[in-house]
Amino acid sequence: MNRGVNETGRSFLNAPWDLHFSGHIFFFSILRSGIQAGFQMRYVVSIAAMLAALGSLAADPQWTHLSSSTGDLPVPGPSTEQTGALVADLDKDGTNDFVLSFRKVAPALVWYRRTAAGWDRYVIETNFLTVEAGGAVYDIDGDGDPDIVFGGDWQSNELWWWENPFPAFDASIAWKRHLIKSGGATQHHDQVFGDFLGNGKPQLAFWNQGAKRIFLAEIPSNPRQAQSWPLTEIFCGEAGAGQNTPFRYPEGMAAYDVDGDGKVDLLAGNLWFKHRGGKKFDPIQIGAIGGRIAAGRIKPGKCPQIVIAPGDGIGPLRWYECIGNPENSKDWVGHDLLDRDMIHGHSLQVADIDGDGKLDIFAAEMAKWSEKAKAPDHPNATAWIFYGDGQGHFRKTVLASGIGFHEARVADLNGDGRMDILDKPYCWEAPRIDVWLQFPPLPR
Ligand SMILES: [Ca+2]
Ligand SMILES: [Ca+2]
Ligand SMILES: [Ca+2]
Ligand SMILES: [Ca+2]
Repeated sequence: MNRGVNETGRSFLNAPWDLHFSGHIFFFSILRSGIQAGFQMRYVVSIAAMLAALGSLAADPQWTHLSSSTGDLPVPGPSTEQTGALVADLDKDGTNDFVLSFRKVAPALVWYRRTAAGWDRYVIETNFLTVEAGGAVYDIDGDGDPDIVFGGDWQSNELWWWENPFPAFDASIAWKRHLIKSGGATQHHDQVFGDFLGNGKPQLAFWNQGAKRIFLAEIPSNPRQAQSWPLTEIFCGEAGAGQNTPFRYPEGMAAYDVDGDGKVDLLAGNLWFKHRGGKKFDPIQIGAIGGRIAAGRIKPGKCPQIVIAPGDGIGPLRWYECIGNPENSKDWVGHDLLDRDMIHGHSLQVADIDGDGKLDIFAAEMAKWSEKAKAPDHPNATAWIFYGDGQGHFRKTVLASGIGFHEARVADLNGDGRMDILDKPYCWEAPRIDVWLQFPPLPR
C-alpha cells in the first residue's frame, strides 16, 4: 500500500487511514500557507470541510453477504413469488425478526426468528393466500406484542391481521388470522399505521388498487371479535400518474410529519395528505411519479425531505425538498439521485445506515418481474446506498449488482446496533432470501 503524501485520489479511496494522516498534514500546511498568504479564513475552513468529507470515506461500512442460496439462512418456502417483507421484534427479545409473504403456494406467511447466530423459520399462516406486497406492524389488540397486517393481491378483496401469540410460539402452529376488510375491490399493495385523524389511536391507511382508492381503517374496540373494521375513503385517483412514463399504477405509503406541525401525515404514491379536520384530507402532489415513498430529515429546514422511487415501473429516483409552502405542489423541488432512470425500483428506505447521525438512502431495482419468463428482465439490477452529509449531498455507492431486490428493508437484523439489509427477491431465483450484515471498517 502506498503511504506517500502524493497519492492519487484513488489511492485515498483505498487507504482511508493514510488519507486521515496525510489529510491532517495537508490541512496544517494549507492553514500555515493560508495565513502567510493572507487567505481568508473561510477558504481554509472550506478546505477543512472538504477533508472532513473525504475523511468520512474511512467510515464506510463493510458487509457480509448471507444467502439462502448458499445455506446461510433457511429457504423461505416453496413459493416462486415472494411478495412482502416486514421487520419487527415479534418475540420481544430485543432483536429484530422478520416476516415474508407469498402468493403462489402455501404457506402464505413465515417469520424468521433471530437466534444467537442465525435464524429459525416459523410459519405464521399455514394456508394458501394470495398475499400482496406491503404489510404493516402494530399492537392491534393492545396486549403488548406487535401484530401484523397484510392484504390480498389482484385475486383477493381481503385485508387481514394476524394476532401475535407471544409468548407461546410453536414453529408449526399458525397465528390466528382476522379480517379487516372483505368485499369491494381487489388488491391491497401497501399499508401504514399512523394517527392521521389525530384522535390518539393510530389508524391503518391502505391502498386498494382495484378501486384506485385509499381507505383509512379504524381499529375497532374489540379487534379480536370484529368481522371488519370501519373504513373511510380518503382519496380516489391515480396518484402515480407519471409525466413521460406509461405506468399509472398507484402504490407506496409512508407516515411522517410533512409540514412540521407536530402531527403525523400520510404519504402515498406521489402525494402527501393534509388533514383538514374530521375525516377530510387534501392530496398535495410532490413528485412526477409515484411508486415507493419515504421521508426523513436529509437536510435542515422547516419540512422533512421526501424520496420517491418508481416501484413497479421505470422513472426517476429523486429526493424532494420544500422551498416554500408544503401545501403548494410547485414548492417541492426534486433532485435526481441517478443519472439514469431507475428500473422497477421497488426497494426504498431512508435510514442512517452508517450510523454517523446523517440520513442515508437505500434504493434497489428488481432483476425479474415477468413470472413466466426464464431469463431476468433486468439482469444488471443494482442496489445503491447514497451516504448523506446532512446537508442534501449524497455519495453514491453500489452495494450489489446482478441481484434482484424487492421490498428490501434496512434494519438492525442481528442486534449489534448496526443497520443491515434484508432482501427478498420477488421471482428472481425465488425461493431465496439474502441478508447483508454490517460490520465496521477493517482495522489497517
Ligand atoms: Ca426478536
Ligand atoms: Ca398484540
Ligand atoms: Ca449516515
Ligand atoms: Ca446489525
